[in-house]
Amino acid sequence: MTSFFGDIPQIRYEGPETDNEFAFRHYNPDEMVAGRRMEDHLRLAVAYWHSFAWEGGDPFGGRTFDRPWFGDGMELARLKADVAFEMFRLLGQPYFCFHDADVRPEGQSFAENLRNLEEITDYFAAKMETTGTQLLWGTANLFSHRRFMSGAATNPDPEVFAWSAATIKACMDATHKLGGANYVLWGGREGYETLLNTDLGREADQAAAMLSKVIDYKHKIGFKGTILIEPKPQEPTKHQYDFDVATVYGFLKRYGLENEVKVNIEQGHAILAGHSFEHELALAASLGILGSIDINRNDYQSGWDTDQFPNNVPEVALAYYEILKSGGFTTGGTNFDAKLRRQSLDPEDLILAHVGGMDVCARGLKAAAALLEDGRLEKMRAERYAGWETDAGKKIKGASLAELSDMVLSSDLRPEPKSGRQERLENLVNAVIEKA
Ligand code: XUL
Ligand code: CO
Repeated sequence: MTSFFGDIPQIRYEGPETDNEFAFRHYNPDEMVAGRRMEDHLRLAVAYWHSFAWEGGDPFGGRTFDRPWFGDGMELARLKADVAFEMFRLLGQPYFCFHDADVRPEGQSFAENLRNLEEITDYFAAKMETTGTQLLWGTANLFSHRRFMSGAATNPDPEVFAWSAATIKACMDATHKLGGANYVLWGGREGYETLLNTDLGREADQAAAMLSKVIDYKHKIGFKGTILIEPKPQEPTKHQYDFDVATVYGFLKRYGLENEVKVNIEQGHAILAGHSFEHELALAASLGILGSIDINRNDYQSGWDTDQFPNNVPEVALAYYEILKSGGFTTGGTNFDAKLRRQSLDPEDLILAHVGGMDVCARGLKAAAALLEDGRLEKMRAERYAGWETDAGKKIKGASLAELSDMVLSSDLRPEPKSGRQERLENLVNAVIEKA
């Protein structure tokens, strides 16, 4: 126990009528939703970096938070872990996610980094054993240190490639040791600032070479989790190679890796790419690569990656709708990847941010399940394509251009436009969400 959270109580489900801020109104882990416990559907995870390592800086000013664990050295890293696991306990959070750089101090050498990581992850292992908290995914921070300024796998310097590979190995080992359900690759600096100094084709080959090594190593150590790529179009670099789901799939197909890797889709990244979250989810599901999600949203006015906690139930409902429709999470889950605003200084802000986010996810999930059970949306979608299920439709699909030309000429076809019924569908979705 640490004193950081003071007398903040264990957060429990009290139902929608409660006025207690320190209670869940919707997140009720044991409640059955579409045949599965709510907790097992959502598989919620705290992002270690934003909650415990981020200091509150922005491009115009530094640290605003004053946390007793800020600073260097393993003792402070252990204090940070104590507070993190205390928060997981208070919230009943089943999972967490981390990068190496969030949890261990930066050493003078690679060997020291490795020792620090092994020591702190042993400390985690003991805590996970007693609290029951699990690891949704681990990942390597290949973007903060200046050595990664020109990329990790796609760096023009092969020595940075080697350092990155060694770092990924260390993080995969740590994830495997902790029983992680997935391993994530987010290519924060895998992109470019200017094409004038960049060889696109060479960098793609380097990225594929690194990914192949990751897959080989996964099989070598018997890691049963899923390897996930997290798409993002830009920020920090001007252009990032893992732009969106479609781009990542094209890359995987090009190098024959599409059966080995799935995607971790982030709401805010989808918006930055000019898509909706549900577009990215639906596309990944249709390609068979939907793995996991980061549920944090952006500020829609600023257009930046602001990593805010989810607070829009209809949006979240449509996202979980795509996930439930595709069969629900297997190894994946819902990582918050969200941080407080830099003025939200108090320990209770950190707790309440998660309470709100968990409630929004719970309501979104229940609304999605209700929409699926209601069935009208899928029925109307199916009706729209019904022509393709008829013998005539199948014949059209299989015919050549010349055969189709003959068919149209000889049968006097006159296709009649039909309503897409968009507003009716929007009303239906709103009505079901309201009731759920
Ligand atoms: C950055 C981002 C990362 C990844 C993990 O925008 O989303 O935090 O989720 O590296
Ligand atoms: Co993310």
